[in-house]
Amino acid sequence: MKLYHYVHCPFCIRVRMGFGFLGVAYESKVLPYNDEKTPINLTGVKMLPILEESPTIKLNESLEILKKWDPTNRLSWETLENQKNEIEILISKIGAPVHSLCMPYWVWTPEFNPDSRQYFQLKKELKRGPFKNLMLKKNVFQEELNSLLNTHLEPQIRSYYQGESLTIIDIMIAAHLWGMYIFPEFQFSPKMHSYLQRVSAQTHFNYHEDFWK
Ligand SMILES: N[C@@H](CCC(=O)N[C@@H](CS)C(=O)NCC(=O)O)C(=O)O
Repeated sequence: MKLYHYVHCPFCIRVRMGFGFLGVAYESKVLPYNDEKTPINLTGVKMLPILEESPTIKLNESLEILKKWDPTNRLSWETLENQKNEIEILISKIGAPVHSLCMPYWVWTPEFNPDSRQYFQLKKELKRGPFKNLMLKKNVFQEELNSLLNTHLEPQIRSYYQGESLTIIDIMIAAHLWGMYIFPEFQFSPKMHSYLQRVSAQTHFNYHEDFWK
């Protein structure tokens, strides 16, 4: 089975974390961000992650992929079903400042080359404005993120989100927050850091391991 993914992409990280936790083996294929042909040939759209299970079965929705590969419900999917709207809102609120802060740094990780960097930057700047301006506003985004973490997330964390065992919700949260580890001036609170490290240990997640193989 092949997993086509972008290393920085939170939706791709969900699948990597979930597969790590579930012990699902796969071949990792990191695609350059400007490769439109490969994903379009596989599924008809330029969107990753894509799991190619066989020449005829290809999935490209992170949660759908994980649910299919978790037939015994080890990720406690009911915890998400019971509060899907709230969690989706929380994830998209977290995603907004995280993406604005991390995008200008992601492009300098080994995942990108000059062509894919330019492609990514042009595409993302259409939506968010110049990366330069994102950096000028970095304190505003950091405050926005810290306030979300302090008021909406941290109070809900016991060992895991609202509980003592890892669920799909922890994977969704950790995947979206993980990028912040590459933002130089940001520091998670000790409680959030331990939580994220606990999720990473449980899911055998290693952010940049593909580059060191
Ligand atoms: N709903 C999808 C979302 C996946 C997604 O948004 N992927 C982004 C990367 S983070 C993508 O492939 N974007 C391609 C592009 O914008 O060129 C999922 O959960 O898997």
